Order: sequence, then structure tokens, then C-alpha cells
Amino acid sequence: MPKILPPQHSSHVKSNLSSKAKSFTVTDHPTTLISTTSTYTNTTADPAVAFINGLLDRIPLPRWAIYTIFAAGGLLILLCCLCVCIKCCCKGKKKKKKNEQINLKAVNGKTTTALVQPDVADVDYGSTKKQRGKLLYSLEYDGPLSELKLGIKQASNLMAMDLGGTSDPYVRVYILPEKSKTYETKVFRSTLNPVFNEQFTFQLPKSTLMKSTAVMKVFDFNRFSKHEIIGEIRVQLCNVDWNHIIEEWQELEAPAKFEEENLGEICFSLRYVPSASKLTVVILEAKNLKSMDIGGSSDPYVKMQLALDKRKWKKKKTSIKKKTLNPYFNESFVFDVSLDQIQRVNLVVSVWDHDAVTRNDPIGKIYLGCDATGNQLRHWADMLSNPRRPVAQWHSLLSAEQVNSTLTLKKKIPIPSKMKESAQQWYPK
Ligand SMILES: [Ca+2]
Ligand SMILES: [Ca+2]
Repeated sequence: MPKILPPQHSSHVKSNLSSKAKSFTVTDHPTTLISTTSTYTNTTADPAVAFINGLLDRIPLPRWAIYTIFAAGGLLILLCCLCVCIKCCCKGKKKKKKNEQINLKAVNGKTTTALVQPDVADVDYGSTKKQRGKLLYSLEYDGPLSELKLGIKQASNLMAMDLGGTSDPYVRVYILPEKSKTYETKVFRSTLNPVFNEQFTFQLPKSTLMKSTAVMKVFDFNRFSKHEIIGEIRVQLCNVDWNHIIEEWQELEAPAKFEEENLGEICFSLRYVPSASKLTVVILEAKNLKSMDIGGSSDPYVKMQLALDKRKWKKKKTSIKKKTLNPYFNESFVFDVSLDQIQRVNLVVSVWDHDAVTRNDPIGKIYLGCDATGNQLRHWADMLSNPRRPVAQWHSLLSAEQVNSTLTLKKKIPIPSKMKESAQQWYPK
């Protein structure tokens, strides 16, 4: 039934015809009183259609214009959906292709970082901070025995370091700054949630305990390449409440960039004889070297490299001392260096761990010479001011990265003596 509007209403409608009147079209039957444009569509009794028509009537545009806009909008949404679908399909295909490339390389027995790294980036996509996983450890101190017991219980959700999406985790533990002992847990193969349940004992008097830091480093074992660090935890022992046994889960942090850990010390003597143009280096011994092998030991040897004007020039190395962190070498090496050259050289001394199967790893490095500073420069200056006399000194090793970034050496320079030799071969006296 059409509504019969009271007179005051109709006057109100007329006065606001342009804006409000259309609301009255939402009726069961057309009302000729108000709208002429909508009446013919309102002949159906469907209230939903009537409602839509009412809405359309509110828009101050002709119907054909409204329909065109809706059609264009619909087409646009359809196009967007199509684009998203195509993009998704392409991404899937690309990933598949990448995996195939890696598998092919693996079959050939070669892997290149260039191929592996984009996949890692894919995994990290969207998260700014790497999730390294967490570690459950325990701490307990026995005062009368001066014993610190550090337990490595388990780890969870470790970062995957290998291609298969897993890691081969083990934990290395030591106490700084003493670093008298370094322990390692067993290696667990292909898991991100290893249960170690191992405990390590450190002899530490109470006074030392309060100045020490417990370091727990989680590594991924690799048989044929360098073990990669997954993350680490450092606990300052002065902040621990020793009245209780501590057992705590903690998130693994990114490893410290330049290790303040003790890499070891090396003792050698330097002697320079200007008249003979000879520099003699005697590698005497090293002590407290960092353990690089799983058994908690290393197989150290020492490399000496001379750089002239920051260019690699001459090198020599000692013999390898098997399974020791305190090797005794007492090996002498002579370099021909003129008085002019000695002002422009740097001597890089590095200690390496020999590995039979995998690549040898640098334990630590130092350099002496015209670009050196501190303790190293002093040793060099003492040698120069005491010609013909050997001067011995101990040096603390720095990380190889630290030294390499400070002393950036350029490519090797041609050796004049060799050129002379070959020239002599061609033109014998
Ligand atoms: Ca591995
Ligand atoms: Ca080794």
C-alpha cells in the first residue's frame, strides 16, 4: 500500500527534493509524488532491487554513466586478480629452476656461493632480524671446590645453515678472559632441535668468577668446509645469582664481529744486518692458541709474509706441529732485504691450523713494520735500533679479518731476484 504522507511531510519533501526526497522511494509501490526517474523500475516488488535502485538514485549521474563506471571498476578488479595469479605462477617456476641449478651443481661436486646465497635471501625475505634460535643452558658454582659447572641442555629452532634446510649443530663453550679451557659438545647431524645434555667444569676462584664471561657458541659442522657460526650467548657471571642453580632459555645473538677472545700468543726474534741486507726471523714458540679442531686442539704452523710498499712480496713457513696449543718451533728464516727496502716493508706473521682434509684455517695474525702500531711497532723499532742483535718479544694474536682490514695488501709484485736468475740462464757469464 502506498504511504499517504501528511501535508507537513510533503512540504518538507518538496523543499529538499534535490537531496533528501529520494529516500522516500524505498516503498513497496511507486510514488508518483516524488521521483519520476525511479518509478518505472520500482514496479517489481523485490525490496532488494528497490533498495539498490534507491541507492543509485542518490548518485547525481545518469544511469548509463553509473553502469559504465561499475563495468570499468569490475574490469579493473578482474585485471588485478589476473596479474597477481600470473606473478604467483612465475615465482613458483623460478624457485623450481633455482633448486634444479643447485642440484646440478651438487651432482658435479661443486657449489658456488653465488647460487646458494639468493635462496638464503629468499628465506630471510620480509624479516629484518635473523632468527638464530635459542639455547637452554645451566650455571652452577661450587664455592669450596672453586668449580663452575656450565651445562648445555638443548637448542630449539636453530637457523638452518645447510642446503637441505637443516644444520649439524654443536656448541663450543669457554670462559673469558681466562680461556684456559675450551670444550665442545658432540655434533648432532641434520637437526635444528638438538638435545645435548652435556656439562662442562671450569676451575675458577670466586674472585675471577666475578670478572668473567661465559661464552656459548653454536656452530654448524661441515665435513668439507669451514664450520659456520649459527649464533652465540655471552653471560656476564657477575650478574648471576649464585644462590641458585640457573637454568635458562636464551635467544642466540649474532656473533661478535671482532673476537675479543684470546686467540693465543706468539714469540719470535728479529735481527737485521744492514751490511749483509739480511732480515732473520726466528719463530720460537706460541702458547694458548685457540683450538680449531673438534678434539679441542690445533695443528699449528706459522707463516711469514713480507710486503713491500703494501704489496705481497716474499713468504716462508714453519713445519706443522701436530695436536698442540703450545707449539715449540725454534725455526730460523732469512730474507734478503736492503736498507732502503727495510724502511718500506711490513712483516705479517700468522698462525694457522693445518687440516688434512679441509682447508687450513687462520688462528691469528699480527704485522710489524713501517705501518705497525703499539707493541708490534716497538719490536720493529727495537730491531732497527739494535742492528746485528736478535730481539725477541711475545705478541698477542689478533683475528685475521681484523689484520686484513687494517693492512690491505695489494697483489704480489714480481721478484727481481727471480727475473735476474732467469736472465742469467739465458745469458750465462
Ligand atoms: Ca652443516
Ligand atoms: Ca687441524
